[in-house]
Amino acid sequence: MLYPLDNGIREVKELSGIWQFKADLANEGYAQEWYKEKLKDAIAMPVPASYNDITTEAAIRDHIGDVWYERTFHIPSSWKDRRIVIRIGSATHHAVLWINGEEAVRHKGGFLPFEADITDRVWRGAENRVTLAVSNVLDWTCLPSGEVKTFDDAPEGRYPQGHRVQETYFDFFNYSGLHRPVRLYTTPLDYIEDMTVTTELEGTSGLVGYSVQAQGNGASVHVRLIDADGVEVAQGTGAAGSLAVPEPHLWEPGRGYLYTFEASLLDSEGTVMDSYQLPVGIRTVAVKDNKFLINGKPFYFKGFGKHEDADIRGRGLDEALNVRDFNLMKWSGANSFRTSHYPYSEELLRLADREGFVVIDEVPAVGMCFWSETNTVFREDRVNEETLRHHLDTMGEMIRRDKNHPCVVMWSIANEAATNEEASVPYFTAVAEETRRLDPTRPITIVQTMWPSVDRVGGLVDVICLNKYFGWYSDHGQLSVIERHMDQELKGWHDKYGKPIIITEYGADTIPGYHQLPSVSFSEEFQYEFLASYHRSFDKHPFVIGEQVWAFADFATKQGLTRIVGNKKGIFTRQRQPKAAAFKLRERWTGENAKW
Ligand code: BDP
Repeated sequence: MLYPLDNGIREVKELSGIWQFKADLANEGYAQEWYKEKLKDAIAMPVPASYNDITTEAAIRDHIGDVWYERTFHIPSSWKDRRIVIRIGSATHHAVLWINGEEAVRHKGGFLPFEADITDRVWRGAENRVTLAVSNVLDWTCLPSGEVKTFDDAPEGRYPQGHRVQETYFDFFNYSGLHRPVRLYTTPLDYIEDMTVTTELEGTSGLVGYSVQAQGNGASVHVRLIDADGVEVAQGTGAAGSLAVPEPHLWEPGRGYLYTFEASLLDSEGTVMDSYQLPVGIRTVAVKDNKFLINGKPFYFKGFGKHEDADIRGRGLDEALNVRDFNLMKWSGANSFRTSHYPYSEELLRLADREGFVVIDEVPAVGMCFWSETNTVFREDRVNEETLRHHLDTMGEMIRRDKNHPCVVMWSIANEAATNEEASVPYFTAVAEETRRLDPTRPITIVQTMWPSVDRVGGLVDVICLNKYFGWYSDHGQLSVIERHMDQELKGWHDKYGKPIIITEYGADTIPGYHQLPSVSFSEEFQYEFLASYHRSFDKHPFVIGEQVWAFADFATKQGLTRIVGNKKGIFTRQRQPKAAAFKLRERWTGENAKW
């Protein structure tokens, strides 16, 4: 699925801004056909943004069910011979979209785009209306999974009538709404539908393999590769092929050199009917001999697990925040991050391409674990065949969206699943096989919370990724046990699978401004001593190929006894200012004694 692009042929119209909004508190919108005419009693709501923190109403913030968005837009009469598409960057987690009261598309999954060809549904030279019903309900068939619990059978009077709770088995707040831009874009009636670019190195040449899918009556495809100075370095014809680039500028960590791959669809006279320009980085990735190789060189992942999260706008796209985050990551010496626990916006990945950040791209499979031998997750009434089907579909959507990003070097097919359960084996075998079938060029991982002695799926992946909280969720506050526990854990995984390991989470909640010497948990002093204990262990094991601290910044969570106004494991505050540990990390990752 191509990112909407403005060029000499295609046009994009942004529908970001203030929309009409109504939370369907009494669950009556579908029955009353709210999509048929303009929403009544609507309030102003910005798009993109989560709706939860915009108003002052707990009933809206904590609403479980549908909310309705609506706005009008004009289609210029000049768009008469155009194909017109509406594209929703994401709608969390289910959406139905109507144009002028007619259903145009529906979608399940809160973190990936969907679109509808609305050429025949819109009035040109006139006002049109788009309505969306967006539901935040999560059940076991969703990614992430959840379940809504009702308390109707509780003894009378104990709960208000109809009291419901959305259970989620992850800590981040279940932000909802239209988190990413909504856009209209045009293409010609004969158009380029998709393209896939892969790159290889052969001696001193770069090879850019490509395939272009077109719809309609295009007679031929012409492609060009243009360097960052605008100079054409290769060209070819045909819908699939390979372009050789002698002595290419490589896309490298910290140096996101991008070429532009331009494909044009020509008619039989050679006139350009459609064209599309894709940023392309020439680079290779491989896992070999316990190393992660980028362009044949061993790469050590330094960085963070992140969230799309901020005050007020929740998970809504904020390009100022994204650029600030990248500047903070560069300052700290980070070279990579994981899109924990869902695919991030395309805008963010495009920025990572350009800035040379290395990304582990994660599907929203989080919360599939109860850390119990008896309370299992992979079973008929929880994570089941239907969940698997959705998981496979979501992998497909994510890979189709992100396959051309040089920054994406590995797919994460789940975070912290109950991989000790026997039924998790056929499940993840299916997901791993589908992922490799869809993209044979990138390694895959499952981010693990399990212990090596009980895990059953490590054999399916290329890199073992571990989230470990010794000294926090176990032996809380006991810094002296961390190094030893981590050593044993690392050795256990490596002895069992012989694969390289990235520690994708380790961290301690830290309240900015709390100081204590000697340190105690939650103080700023504790956070770095805690991380340093882990680092002593990592540095002993050559098969450890990366460390990503949990988390980049503090973030909003559901309410809970261990979450005091959110998860405070950030190295930066939610407002993106450093805690003391940030300076220590910067020293480790960039200082005189940094080993990288
Ligand atoms: C891990 C999860 C992450 C949590 C973290 C924590 O992967 O989403 O925020 O623990 O507890 O289990 O801070």
